[in-house]
Amino acid sequence: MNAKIEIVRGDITEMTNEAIVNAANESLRHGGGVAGAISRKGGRAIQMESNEWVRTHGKVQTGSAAITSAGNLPSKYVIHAVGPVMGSGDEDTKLRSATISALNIALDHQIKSIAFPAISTGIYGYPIDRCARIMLSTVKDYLLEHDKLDRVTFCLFDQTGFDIFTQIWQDIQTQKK
Ligand code: AR6
Repeated sequence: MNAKIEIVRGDITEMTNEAIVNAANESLRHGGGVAGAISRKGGRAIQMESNEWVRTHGKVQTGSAAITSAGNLPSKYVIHAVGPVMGSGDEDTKLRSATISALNIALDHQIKSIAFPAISTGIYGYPIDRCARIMLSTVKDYLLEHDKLDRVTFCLFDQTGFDIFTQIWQDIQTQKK
């Protein structure tokens, strides 16, 4: 695997990766959580391009993703991935699919570095340890099959999330040795 996986604690709107991932809803209406922060800090362009995307393509189905510019943010693109609402059924498959969709869009745009938040673990109520297992193993497997990405960052907002992702990443690496 050529690419580096890193886990950081911070605010995803400040990340300098070429693309940051938004934990979006199907309508790309960026209200609260990560989406609200991205939309507020990035400026109006992100919501406007999102509206245009939905007008053209329809809603972004759960488990898939869309791309816009990043407005005034340091990154170049925002990839809007729609994770599962806890209790909607088949959540793990949907989270895996949202993660892969974001990575596929990154490759389509020749993006070399991408930063993910812990998708679905806020307003959508998905447990963070389960999210860490799914997202980390999905990204690891993806990077073993695709060599065009240089860096995938997981950006956790709080210390607990950071500690859980760090621990589970260690577990995953140990298991596979
Ligand atoms: N940087 C990094 N992580 C953050 C930030 C930030 N600035 N802000 C929050 N988090 P959420 P969801 C963490 O609720 O559960 C929105 O309204 C947060 O602590 O943003 O997928 C959308 O429009 C949590 O661990 O996303 C949708 O309607 C994680 O990011 C809905 O919420 C995800 O929390 C999506 O809900």
